[in-house]
Amino acid sequence: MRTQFPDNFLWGGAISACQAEGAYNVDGRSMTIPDVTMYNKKLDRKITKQVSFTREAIEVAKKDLDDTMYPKRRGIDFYYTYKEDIALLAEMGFSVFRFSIAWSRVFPNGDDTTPNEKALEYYENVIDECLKHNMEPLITISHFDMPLVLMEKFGGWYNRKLIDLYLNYCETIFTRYRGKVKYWVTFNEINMSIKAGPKTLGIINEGFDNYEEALFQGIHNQFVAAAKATKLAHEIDNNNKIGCMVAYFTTYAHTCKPDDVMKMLYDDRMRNQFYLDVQAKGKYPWYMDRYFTENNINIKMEDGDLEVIKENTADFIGFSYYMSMISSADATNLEITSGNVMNVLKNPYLEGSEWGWQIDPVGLRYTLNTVYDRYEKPMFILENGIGLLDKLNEDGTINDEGRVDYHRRHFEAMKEAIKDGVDLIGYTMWGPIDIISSGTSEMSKRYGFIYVDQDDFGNGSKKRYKKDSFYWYKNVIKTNGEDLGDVK
Ligand code: P53
Repeated sequence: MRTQFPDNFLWGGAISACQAEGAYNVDGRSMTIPDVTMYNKKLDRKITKQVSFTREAIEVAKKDLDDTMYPKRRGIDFYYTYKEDIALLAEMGFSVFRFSIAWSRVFPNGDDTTPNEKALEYYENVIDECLKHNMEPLITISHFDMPLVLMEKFGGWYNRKLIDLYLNYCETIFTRYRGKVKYWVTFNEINMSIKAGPKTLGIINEGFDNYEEALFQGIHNQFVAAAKATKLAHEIDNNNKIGCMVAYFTTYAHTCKPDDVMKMLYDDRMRNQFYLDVQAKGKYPWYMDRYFTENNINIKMEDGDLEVIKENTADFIGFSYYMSMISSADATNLEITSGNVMNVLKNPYLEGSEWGWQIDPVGLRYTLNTVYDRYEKPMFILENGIGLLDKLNEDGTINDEGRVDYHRRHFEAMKEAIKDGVDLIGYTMWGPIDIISSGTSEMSKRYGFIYVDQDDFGNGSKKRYKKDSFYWYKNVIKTNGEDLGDVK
């Protein structure tokens, strides 16, 4: 029986290009969907409000070159500060750093015949910086930053042509960084697509008879692209490890009423298992037939699609885990709270964060166990963390016991899962340095162990400060998860 974190456990953190880099119009980069996504301060943080995506709204945003209301255009300036920022991560002892490459830098026109050398050089510098500090670079190939041009010229992932464009992009980066990068993730949280079609698939809800069918078509095209990318990565370097990834929407039955339990099973399949079954088991699961038939969803497939999916499953299961939710056959009188991209039912046994996300460390142990049981592939927690409103004290300190408490309880749960026998290979907490929130574009929703002095509208020195959690995480890594500190 394993009683502790394995010796070669990868400890680190994760960011994405579109939330951190800024420099949105520099060195040939073209615009992306996040660049036209507005700051979305909600009156009630506990209720999720989606930004509406219409072609018209995008046109308006494109003409507005000011970044005040479009925070993802400025990020935290990581494009320029990566050296100093990576040095801070190294000081905490990171052995892995997950970041994404902006497709829009490498192929600004979507179908360019040659890649943008400036972009390739930039990412090579970032990778070299990681290697210099003995950190494994773990690259997300596509993290919620669809180049606008792919949406405009091709209609996003609804169009099969995207598969070839994506593969061309993959071949370019796999070849260029061969021997330097071993860990790759094909698509960030591929299961978000059904709830956030424009954001992740570039498919706008205009002109379709059955929009849901269009989204499933886009998802199918991504499945094929991911499988082909996995094949390609292995051919280019058989040391490559390619992960699939979902945002795990862990859910419990509201009561032991059998109907609630059936609803829990249904939600788990529709939100999570379907995506992992295709990418880790290599086939469309049998239970989807009924759903597709009853909802008039006809996915157009080409010869060979199912074979390529079957033969090229992911090497590891990556997932993000922030919270859990509940399932009920009759939700009429139940309280709701905000969750990942949608409002969810409130669990009376759990407390929520400032943003209403329900904190549930035991749910992480449950998820690790159930998912590992289903696929028996190495597991990688690619995101986990809590968004908090931090306060910078006059002496430059930030006292964030709430964040330490969140991570400590999740690490205890991970330890339990390891004792249970789960093959957990790594952990990259979300946003080790404060970045722009994906869901709301706020700066004030902070996840970091490092504070960035910038407000929601871009004011501030952008100076970096170490929070209390910085020193705590450093010690956790140093002791390989043995010493989780005193519980207050
Ligand atoms: P934020 C939305 C809600 C929850 C999780 O989220 C999400 C998203 C994406 O909109 O996905 C991941 O910043 C995502 C990250 C994101 C992180 O969760 O809305 O992969 O890009 O920043 C946290 O609090």
